[in-house]
Amino acid sequence: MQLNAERIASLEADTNDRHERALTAASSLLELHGASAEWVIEEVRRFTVAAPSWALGTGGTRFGRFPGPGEPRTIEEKLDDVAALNALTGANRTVSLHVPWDEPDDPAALRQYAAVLGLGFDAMNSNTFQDNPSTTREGKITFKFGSLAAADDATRDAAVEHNVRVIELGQQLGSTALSIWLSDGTNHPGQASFRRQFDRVAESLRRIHDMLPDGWLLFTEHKPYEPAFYSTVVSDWGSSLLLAEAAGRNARCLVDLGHHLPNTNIEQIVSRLAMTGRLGGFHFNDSKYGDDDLTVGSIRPYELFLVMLELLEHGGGMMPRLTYMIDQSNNLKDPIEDLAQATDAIQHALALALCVDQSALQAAQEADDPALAAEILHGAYRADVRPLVAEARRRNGAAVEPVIAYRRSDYRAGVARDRGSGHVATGL
Ligand code: PSV
Ligand code: MN
Repeated sequence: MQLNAERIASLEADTNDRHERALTAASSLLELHGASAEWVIEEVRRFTVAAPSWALGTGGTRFGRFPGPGEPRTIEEKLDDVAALNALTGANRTVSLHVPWDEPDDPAALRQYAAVLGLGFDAMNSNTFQDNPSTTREGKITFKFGSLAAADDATRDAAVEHNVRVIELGQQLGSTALSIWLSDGTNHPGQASFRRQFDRVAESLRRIHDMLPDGWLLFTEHKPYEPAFYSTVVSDWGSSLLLAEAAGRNARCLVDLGHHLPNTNIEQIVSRLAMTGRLGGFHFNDSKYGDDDLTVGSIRPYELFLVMLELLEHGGGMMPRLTYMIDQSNNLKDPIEDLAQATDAIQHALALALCVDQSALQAAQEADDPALAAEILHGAYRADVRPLVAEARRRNGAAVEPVIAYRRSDYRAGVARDRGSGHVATGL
């Protein structure tokens, strides 16, 4: 069951005429307002965002989980699903693995398998927030009281070893980055010393950083709480920056859009980190209350647009070469549809941000003219760039309307027949 450009084109044969007309109308409207439709389309074409291996199955909460039909049973089947997703979007050319949720038996063979599907491997993610045989020396160690921050030397050593093993795996897969999100923290005031926990994480990250191969980056990802509910060691962007600086020159900060306390100005954090030269990567998702891992752009699309604007400023008008990943947990939708919608939302926000007249905006800012600045932002944000995003996909050999094409393809019914149903894919 494969999706490719040819198949998608035939599934969408009746879409072309409508698309062409919408594209002509949208392009001429944009040009009227001084934006270049061609530039927007080509920039969107260039953009790619990694699919998370842990979100190809239906997610769940501590209250339950309702797996969908034909969930992937192996890493290879997860790659098959990412290949289908990438065929639809043309913008998910890599996959980000989470170890040990996805532990390849034969990394060289898996790399080859991915290459045949046209996929590469993005940042590797290490998991020391759960106990499992490969990280805990066959059950002799527990991360219950922390991993890189643990008071116990052997526990910290085991957590460092796990990260080094993930780097080695990543090397064999062709990845060039390790992403570390730590759940370490405390649940009770007085349980541990903030300072000593922080120092131990800094020292552990330095040890991991020292093991990075040439050309590799180490990402630290902050999050204010959960599963630690009183304090988390890497709780905010300031702690993340301090730790990246302590770890070494190839350490960077990763911003997960859902890892901020309510009403935090995320776009300003992006700007600050970019200024320090330590902004490394993104986990895209959206949230209403906490780390909800909802579809990016589904709750706060204007915030996503403003984040994109900061990125474009950082990249001198183009998307900077950072590591972009989706990190969602979808409990209800078909995971491929959810990831296609996420990718579309990111492309859409990027296209809108590309429509902003940066020099006019800067002039309004320097002239202390907030009303004009707002006009410029809204002029771009209220544009209809959907046909341009669709055209970027079409030129990449992907679908004009990914979710519709996916449904027409009957991909899910096909994999459900092959894989069966009722089982749960590894991941969130
Ligand atoms: C933690 O909430 C997180 O955002 C980290 O990126 C993890 O690696 C991922 O979710 C999966 O648990
Ligand atoms: Mn994340």
